[in-house]
Formats: sequence, C-alpha cells, structure tokens
Amino acid sequence: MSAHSVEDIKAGSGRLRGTLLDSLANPVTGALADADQVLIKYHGSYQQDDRDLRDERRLAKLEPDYSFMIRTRTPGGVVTPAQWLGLDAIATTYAERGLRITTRQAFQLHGVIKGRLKPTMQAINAQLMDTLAACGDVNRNVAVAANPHESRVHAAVYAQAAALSDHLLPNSRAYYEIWLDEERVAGSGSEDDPIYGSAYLPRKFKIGFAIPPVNDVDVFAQDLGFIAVLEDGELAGYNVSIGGGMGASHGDPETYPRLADLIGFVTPGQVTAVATAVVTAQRDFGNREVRKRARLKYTLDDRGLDWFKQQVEARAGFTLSPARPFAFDHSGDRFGWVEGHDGAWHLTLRLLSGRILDGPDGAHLTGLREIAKVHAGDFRLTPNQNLVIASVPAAQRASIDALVDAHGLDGFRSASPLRLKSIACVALPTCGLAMAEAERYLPAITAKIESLLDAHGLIDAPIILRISGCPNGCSRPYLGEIALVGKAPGRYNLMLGADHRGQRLNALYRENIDEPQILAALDPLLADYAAQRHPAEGFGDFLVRTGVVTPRIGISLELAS
Ligand code: SRM
Ligand code: SF4
Repeated sequence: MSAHSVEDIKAGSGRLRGTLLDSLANPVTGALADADQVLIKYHGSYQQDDRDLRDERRLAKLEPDYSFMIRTRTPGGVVTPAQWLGLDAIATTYAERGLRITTRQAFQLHGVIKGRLKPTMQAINAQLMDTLAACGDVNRNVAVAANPHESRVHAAVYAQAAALSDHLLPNSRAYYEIWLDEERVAGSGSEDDPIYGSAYLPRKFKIGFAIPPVNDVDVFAQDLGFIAVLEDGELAGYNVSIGGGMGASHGDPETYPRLADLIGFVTPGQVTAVATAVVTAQRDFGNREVRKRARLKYTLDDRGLDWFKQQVEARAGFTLSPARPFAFDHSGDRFGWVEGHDGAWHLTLRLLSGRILDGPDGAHLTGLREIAKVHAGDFRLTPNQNLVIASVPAAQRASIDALVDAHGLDGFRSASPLRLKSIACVALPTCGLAMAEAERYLPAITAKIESLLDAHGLIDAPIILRISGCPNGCSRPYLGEIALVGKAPGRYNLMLGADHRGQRLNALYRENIDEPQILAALDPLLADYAAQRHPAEGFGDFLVRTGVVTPRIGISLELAS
C-alpha cells in the first residue's frame, strides 16, 4: 500500500475507528475491509493468513485461511502470575500455537479468527493488560532490560519505562468503544491528540531502556534508547541514543540497518520531555512520501544528526548534557539463577524462539502454568524471547527447579552457548512478509552449526546466531555474529561479523545461499577461528580482525576514544 494511501487512512480514520465495527460484524468473509486492516494494527492486531494453506485454498476456490495475530502492550515484559495464568487460558481458548514471547517483550497470540477477536481482546483487558498501540505508526511496546543482575535499579527503570509507555499512547477512545463496548460520547472521533495529531507518526517508533553492563535490549537498534547511568550504585540518569533500526529491503541501497547515535545525557526527570521531543520532531519531519524511508534513522541521515538534536532540545526546553561513560559487556541473556540485591532470586529460562507450547521438547505451557500457580514474584519476558521467573525467595528455589525439570524447561542447563544465544523471528506460516523459514528452521540449522563447532572444538564458544525470514530484521539479525536473512524458500544471505555487545553491525558475506553452502562457508572460518583466535575473542571480532568481513560503522568505533 502506498504511503499516501496509508496517510489518508490514518487521517480519515476518526481517531483509529474507521469501519472496524462493520468489518468485524461482516459474516461473509474472515477478513477486514482494506483500510481496517491498516487501522487494526493500532489496536494491537494484524490480519494474517496461513501461508501453508494458500495454494490448497486457492485451488479449492476458497478465500485464504484468515486469522489474526494479537500482540500485547507489556512494557518491559513484566507480568504477574495471575496475568500469566489468564493469558495461558486465553491462548488455549481462542488461539493456536500457544503463547509466543516476542523480541520486544510482548506476548503474541496467533490464529485468532475474526469472530473471536472481540472476546479475546476483552479477556486480555480483564487481565488488566491491553494491546493498544502494540503495532501501527506509533510508539510500540517499550523494551526494558530484563537483566536481573542489576536488580537495584531495575524497578526504577521499569517504572520510568511503563510511565513513558502510557504517556505515548494515542489519545483515542476507539479501542475502548470497539473492543470493550464503551459508549460513544460527544467528541469521540476527534479527540485532541497533542503527541500524534490526526496523522500519527510516519512510521513505527521504538524505545528501549538498557541497564549496563548488559545490552539485552540491543539499545542501539532502537529509534530512541535510554542507557541507565549508575553512579555509586544509584540511577543518575540516562545516556540518550537516537536513530537505530534494523529494517531493510533486499537490493535497495536506500534502506539499511543503522545503529543509533548518542546525543547526550538526561536526568530521570527529563526523560518524558526528551522522548516527547524526539517523537514529535519525527512526527513533523519524518518522510511521509516513501514508507520505506520513513523511520527516524532516515530522517537523521537526510536532515543531519546535529540539526535533529537542535530540534529536540528546542522542543524539550533544555540542552542535553554530554553523554557519560558506560560500558556494555554483552548482548543477549544470561541463564540460570542469579541473586538480586535484596536477597531474592531470579531464574532465566531459555525458550526456543519464545514459543510456549506443550510439544515434543516438553510440556512448557503446562510447566509454566504450574509455576505461575505457586510463584509470588513476577515474570519478565526478555527482549531475546526468553523468560525470567523473578523475585523467588531462596526457600522456594528447589520447588521451582523441580517444576522446571519435570516439564522440560531445563534446556538452559545443558544447551550449547550457540543454542542459548540464538533467536529466530516468527516468519512462516503466519508472517505475510516472510521469504524463508526462521522459527521453524532454527532447531535444524542450530544442530548443524553445533556439529561444525564440535568438530572444531568450539562447542563452548558463545556465538550469537540470529535468523530472520526476510530483511525486515525482527530478530535483529544485523547484530548477529552469524546471521541468516531469508531471501527465498531455503535460501539466505549469510551475514557475519557483529560484536557481542550490540555495538557493531555485521556485513554481507555470501548472498542467496542454501544450507549446504551456508555450512560450507562457515566450516573454514570456524577452523581458522579455532586455530587463531585470541583469548576471549568473539567470533565476530575475529572475523573483523582478520579481514574476513569489513565492519559497517558501529557505535563501538565512536566510543573507542
Ligand atoms: Fe517485526 C513487520 C514480527 C520485532 C522490524 N514484524 C512484522 C510483522 C508484523 C509482519 C507484517 O508486517 O506483516 C511480523 C509478524 C509475524 C507474525 O506472524 O507474528 C513481525 N517483529 C515481529 C516479532 C513478533 C518477531 C519475533 O519473532 O519476536 C517481534 C514483535 C515485537 C513486539 O513485540 O513489538 C518483532 N520487528 C521487530 C524488530 C526487533 C525490535 O523491535 O527490537 C524489528 C527490527 C527493529 C526495527 O524496527 O528496525 C522489526 N517488523 C520489522 C519491520 C521492518 C521495519 C522497517 O523499518 O523497515 C517490519 C515490516 C514493516 O514494518 O513494514 C516488521
Ligand atoms: Fe516476518 Fe520478516 Fe519479521 Fe521475520 S523478519 S517476522 S519474516 S517481517
């Protein structure tokens, strides 16, 4: 759909209402009217169809097998055990393929048919959760370090992020009228929205809060990043980064992944003002002609970082202080138990691509249900599709461990570092943009790369593997030391050479290759790595040092001085 069509639909939607009520009531089709397919995203849902069944249904002259994906707005991925149990019941009743944890700490439900959308939305809201603005040209789910290691500041950073998430919600009662039967009142459809106006943003917008030394949120992949600065163990404020993003299109040099630039330091009390300033400047200056060039990263490259920063400071009403020192030591999650500052314990579990099901690998859905029944702390979804069972008293550790082991959730104890550090996006069969498999392919390709690692004595090497079914980059593949980016069924671009701190993008090594070619390309590189690496040198760093790939500019270079 052209940028102009999307802009017209947004502006003419009556603050996100469109004809959604009519589309939902239409019994003739499982789909929505075209414009409503755009608008439902702002309510946290996508119309999809089962791509495995497309050909069969076309031959049978049936419409595609339409259903809807629903995504929650769960800032920082924090949910209570009661909410977990509620979502489990909702997924079991209304959706297919269990619960899915996303790379932005949300839950996704897949396979909800049109007639069940409203009861599903109502059930989610009954759990004191919502899906508002989980998709669409607005600020999305705010990501927050799930890292339990710096537990002292987690609560403060999380509270700040949750408040910012609320502050940046679109001002419209449409969600409540359509899904929760709120009555329309005078002014409905023309609510004043000082942040978004009537045309919303030119494109999606993403915010992440990181707590060094762990860059689990991949903060430099976010449109707007806040990097917590701790002084004497306390939260002094945040370094601010802008202009990160992963999405690109194959063969289109006008689109590219980009790491964010640091623009300064703010106190906790300045966060809302600076975020509002960045969002509204992007609203006013982002590209509304070409959707592929509409993200903040392109606004910065087209108009200049310094110019944009001046816009931000003028709107915020203050000048940002110089960025303060910080250091990340790794991206991704650390697994197993860790003790927080207050003596409570946190257990990070590995979940394959975030999919929670009762399946051949274990009764994971049942196991987490049983844990939720006895757990009194909370759950934290990680930005790497994993799960932290947070705030467990020391005395309860053994009983949680027993439930973990009994339900096959103990994979983190024995899995290779490669497996633990792998992420794959959803891709087929639900994603309409997928060019190749990702989530369904991850187990097989991981096992094959593990065999190579084993052969070279590298099975303990902590290599970051990321797979995306297309170049949009939902698994943040351009930050993988090894990444596969889908090109066509069974064929991928092999990207190599990111670092392990989320501070350097990888680069294209081989284009459009199949599995035997991928393994053949990796084999000699791994052999060289095994023979020539420096102590503790990451695979990506090794490939850059030895000139196998030339890195694209990364934040690490700017911080080196
Ligand atoms: Fe994404 C579009 C899934 C995180 C970049 N993403 C999609 C859609 C909705 C496909 C579509 O537009 O029809 C996918 C739905 C698949 C399905 O069947 O569920 C989809 N994205 C996901 C999730 C579920 C991947 C996962 O396996 O966990 C993640 C949900 C996050 C959330 O909870 O909000 C997800 N997507 C990301 C990320 C990573 C991140 O945000 O940290 C990125 C890269 C960062 C970025 O935005 O630059 C990402 N998704 C995209 C893009 C490319 C945007 C661009 O700038 O070009 C698209 C396509 C688009 O927007 O046109 C996209
Ligand atoms: Fe779909 Fe592409 Fe995102 Fe994977 S990276 S979920 S294939 S849009």
